[in-house]
Amino acid sequence: MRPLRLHRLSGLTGLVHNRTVRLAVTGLSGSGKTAFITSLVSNLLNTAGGPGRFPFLRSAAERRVIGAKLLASDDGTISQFPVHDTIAALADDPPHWPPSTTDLRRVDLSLRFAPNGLIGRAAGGSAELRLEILDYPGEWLLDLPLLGRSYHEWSRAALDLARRGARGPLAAEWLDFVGRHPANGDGDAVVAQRAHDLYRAFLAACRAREQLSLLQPGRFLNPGQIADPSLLWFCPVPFAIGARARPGSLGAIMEARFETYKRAVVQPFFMRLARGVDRQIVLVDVLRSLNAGEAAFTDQRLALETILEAFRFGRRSPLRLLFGARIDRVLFAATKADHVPALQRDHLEALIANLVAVPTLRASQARARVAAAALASIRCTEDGTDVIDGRKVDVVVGLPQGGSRRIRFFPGIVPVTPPPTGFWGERFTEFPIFQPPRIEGAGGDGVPHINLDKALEFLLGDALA
Ligand SMILES: Nc1nc2c(ncn2[C@@H]2O[C@H](COP(=O)(O)OP(=O)(O)OP(=O)(O)O)[C@@H](O)[C@H]2O)c(=O)[nH]1
Ligand SMILES: [Mg+2]
Repeated sequence: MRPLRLHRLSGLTGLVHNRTVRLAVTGLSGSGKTAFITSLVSNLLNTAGGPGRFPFLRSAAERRVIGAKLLASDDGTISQFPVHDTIAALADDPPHWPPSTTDLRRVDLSLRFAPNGLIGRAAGGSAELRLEILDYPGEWLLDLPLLGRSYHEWSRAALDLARRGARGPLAAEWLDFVGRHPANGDGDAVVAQRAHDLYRAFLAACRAREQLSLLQPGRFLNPGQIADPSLLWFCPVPFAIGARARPGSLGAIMEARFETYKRAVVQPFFMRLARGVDRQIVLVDVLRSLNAGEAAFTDQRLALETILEAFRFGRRSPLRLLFGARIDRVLFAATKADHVPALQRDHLEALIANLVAVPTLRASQARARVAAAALASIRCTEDGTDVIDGRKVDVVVGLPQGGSRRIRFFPGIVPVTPPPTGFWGERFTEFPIFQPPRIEGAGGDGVPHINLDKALEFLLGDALA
């Protein structure tokens, strides 16, 4: 493989139908975005001259990819995605996972290929596909729905949610505090900050103890590089129905900060993230939430619906209206499918298809092509069998992170539809974090995966035809 050097786009003479595709990688924190981008880039760089690890990417299998290289981004406002570091993490001894993302990052890739159409062949030339991908902390995605809400609406919905189910006990201290400091009371900055701190601690507990997903605003858990931290010092407060915040009151301080946060932080972020996007992959770690139990599973589903509602496809899509995104292909993918053996991966694919039935319908009405898949960006296991209670069962075999021996892991049966209430009695066995496979220095011969090439064929096949 060629070394990972950055090139500027050089002379384009002689090329035919050059094109740029912006791929939106959408997923909550920990869903596998960084792993997906790392594996995608590393494997694409290995497709020049042959299929590499992408036999189901047609252009690669047909040996039509002539050259693949990283490009220096011409966008001075977004840092480069650290491809070298993420690949180096997999090449380390022992290999390890790249860390969780803390800021917006961008990677641009150029694929030069021989078009297979008549015109392309007749011209005898090559074409260039420029692929642009952004990576970001998954928590921030949940801020998108805030753009369409007033502070009063958001406060009401957030308080409602906080009083229910697994959240209730974790919210007690914050709810008690905001109950004792009414919204129409005097706007005291110290009280506002204390209320914010308690609310943020509540969000952190929802994540750490219950593995919940619908945690807003995103930057309360992952602030990134925010110039003025006081922008974040707000939280929902209870308002009397129909009441407006009196100028100078606690409610008014909170409302002003919420609106500034949306305007100064959320809007510019989505402007950069969603501008001109034409393809989208939505990554969902379904196995983790199944494993964590009913509350986590239901909450992940709610978070996903909230995001996809904001992504609503078609002409009236907020993303299109606000940022000019025209998404015409969407792939919903259940990630980390190497935690389960082959047959269960089919179940996983059926389950994700089922979970996104409504957005799928919406997208296809808007004439977008939609598909569902189960994939593993970085395959850490092999399929095997074991005998449990005298019965032969399918397992996956891999090395747990930090372990010295490979284990045979039986993950249980993945349901093909969202499990009914009774199912949750038999929880999955805790999923191990598997050590990623070790790859050669500069990317070697790519990264092992499951179905990444099929996903890419769906998302980009037409652009490489
Ligand atoms: N077995 C396995 N584990 C994976 C795979 N992809 C991701 N993981 C695990 O999931 C963790 C999170 O993956 P990331 O790619 O960092 O997730 P992310 O969406 O970028 O998360 P944020 O940066 O926090 O938004 C990794 O550290 C791995 O432990 C995969 O294909 N197989
Ligand atoms: Mg990440």
